[in-house]
Amino acid sequence: MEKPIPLVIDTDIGDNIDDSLALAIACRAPEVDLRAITTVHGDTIKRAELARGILSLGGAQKVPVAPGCERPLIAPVERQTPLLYDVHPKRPLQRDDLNRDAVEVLLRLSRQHGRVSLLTIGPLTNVAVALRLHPELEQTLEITAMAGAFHLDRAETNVRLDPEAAQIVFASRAPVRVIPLDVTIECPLAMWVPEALAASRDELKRSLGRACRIWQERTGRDIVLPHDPIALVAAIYPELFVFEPMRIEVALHPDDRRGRLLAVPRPDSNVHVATRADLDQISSYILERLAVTEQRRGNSRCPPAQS
Ligand SMILES: [Ca+2]
Repeated sequence: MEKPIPLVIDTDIGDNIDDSLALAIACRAPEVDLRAITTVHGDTIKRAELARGILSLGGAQKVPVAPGCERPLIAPVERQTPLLYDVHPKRPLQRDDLNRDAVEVLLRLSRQHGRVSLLTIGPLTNVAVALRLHPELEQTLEITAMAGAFHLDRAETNVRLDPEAAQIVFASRAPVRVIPLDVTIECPLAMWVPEALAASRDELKRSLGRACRIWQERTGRDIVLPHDPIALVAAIYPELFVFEPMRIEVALHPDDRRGRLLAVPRPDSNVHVATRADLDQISSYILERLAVTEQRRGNSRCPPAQS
């Protein structure tokens, strides 16, 4: 068995259900050695309580949780209390959690391990602050970011909520893999998945299935797009994606283009954008992990079967 990947996940868990699904998969995936969860945007303590809820039900209670930046660098906070806070599984934070800070955790883990894989599935505020305060992190963080849209006529949420932070991260020298909305919207979860989760005997899956249905009711969405689980797959199995090196500029002016991206191919860029993906294999992996979570530990590291 290959060594599990030491991974930190930076999340705005609690608004879209996909963060919760990504965490649920990560905390039980044999390929992942989850080192910490950091939270970002709005009430990051409440978000950390939701992360604790997933970790607790997922058998990963020992994973540190660290609340991070509440406010974007310049933009206002769009939502303080997470949309699903009242219905999502949660646990009170421990004293250690409250004494931690997301940036400090990234720095400490980088110093301990030399290299840290960081999956960002929320606005990039924590990462931008970390890179600005501690530029040496450019040498130690390997970032996979669910962020941005290139061919859609809109700004993607994680960039739109803090465009200045995204610009700092994209302009840094840290290696960044970008999984944009253009790719993730092509891979919806099958319609039956929330019901199947809700009917599970596993408490984590059951509570996620319920939260999924309530999220659908509250947002009026009939399908669940697993943006963040897809980014998690990219952190584990980047070979399932086609990446192209690009230089990315973020529109920062306060007009209707704010948060939109301009990408120019550039062979020497440290930013690699996913332009295509093996959606069948990614979808199979996500379904498999959501369905077989009880038997997870001890499984070998096995990529989905090649087609
Ligand atoms: Ca998210």
